[in-house]
Amino acid sequence: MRIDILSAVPELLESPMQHSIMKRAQEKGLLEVFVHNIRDYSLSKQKQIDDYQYGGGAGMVMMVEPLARCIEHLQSARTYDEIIYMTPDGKRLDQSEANFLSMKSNLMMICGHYKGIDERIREHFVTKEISIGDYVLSGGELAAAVLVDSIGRLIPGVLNDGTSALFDSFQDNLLAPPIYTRPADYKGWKVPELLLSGNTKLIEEWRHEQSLKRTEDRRPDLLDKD
Ligand code: 6GU
Repeated sequence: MRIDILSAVPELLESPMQHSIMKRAQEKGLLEVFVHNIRDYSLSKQKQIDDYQYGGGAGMVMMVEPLARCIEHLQSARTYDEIIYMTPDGKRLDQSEANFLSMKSNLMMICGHYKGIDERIREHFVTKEISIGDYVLSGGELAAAVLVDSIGRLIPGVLNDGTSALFDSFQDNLLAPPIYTRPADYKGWKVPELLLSGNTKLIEEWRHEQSLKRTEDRRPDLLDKD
């Protein structure tokens, strides 16, 4: 999969893409992430990318031209499955959206800043608008990093344990059960006996019960989903 991210602050995306799972996915050749500085596509001498909004009102708007030139430059080399605008008024990201996007080959993500981007970019290029939750961030970069991570880890071969993405919280609309590792007794805090028993069938049953209980307690809304 190839992901192109358009940003006015590309530095915000450097570290998240260069460590842990994103690093491994890229090293294995399963994922390529390219971050483009929108400022490089400004035609003005001062490299301007934002301006006051027509009709008045506080806050700057990202201009059509630099964004359109960057998008068209990328589109001249390949066809994008989706051109995603990261925005708090988009559809809220969930696991089924991440699953859907993880099966694509070429994704573009546009990060807004200031008040947002000129509406004409949304009308003429954007195919999907995604929010990562009901709160406002100062730009789309951190949201794009979240989206890339949620997608990248689903690409087959990215995680070491090929099955583990399937058992995550939300993959079955259930939260994950409690987990433990060594030592079995830390200052009297003991790991549930059953997990040390080696009885895989009983352990599976226990984990499922715990998942259900957690979901009922913490996120009953998930139990009513689809
Ligand atoms: Cl995608 N962008 C911004 N700026 N704020 C957000 C968001 C995105 N998702 C939630 N809040």
